[in-house]
Amino acid sequence: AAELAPGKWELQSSENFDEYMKAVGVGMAKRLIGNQAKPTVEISIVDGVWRITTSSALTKVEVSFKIGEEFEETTPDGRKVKTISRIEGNKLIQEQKGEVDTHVERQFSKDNFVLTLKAKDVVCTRVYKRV
Ligand code: DKA
Repeated sequence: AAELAPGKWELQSSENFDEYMKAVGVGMAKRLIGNQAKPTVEISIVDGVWRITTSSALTKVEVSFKIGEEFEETTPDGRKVKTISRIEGNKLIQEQKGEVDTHVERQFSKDNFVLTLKAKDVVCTRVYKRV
């Protein structure tokens, strides 16, 4: 995944994001914002430190982390979670522990990445294309 991930990406399509936000406890006002957001994601990896910046018109959230090391983050919708990351082939996989546990996967290819978000029994799929 590390060879394919760096660069700039923008949201192309999204399925079930509202249901996912409901499952993790996001309120209606923030869900409206989230459903309308067309985020841009920038990824860099320098000396083993991954940096992922997710920007939309109203929000900008940056996380940096090393594979295998737990870190605390505040998600774009405002939840505090403890996250640990691993690589499986072309996937960056993150397990987030919080009030509701979530599973976050980004599967990279040359032209796009597929973001899969899982919480409770809800699965959300979002496709980002390389800019
Ligand atoms: C993603 O990386 C999921 C997060 C998108 C956040 C959009 C803004 C949410 C504001 C409540 O695609």
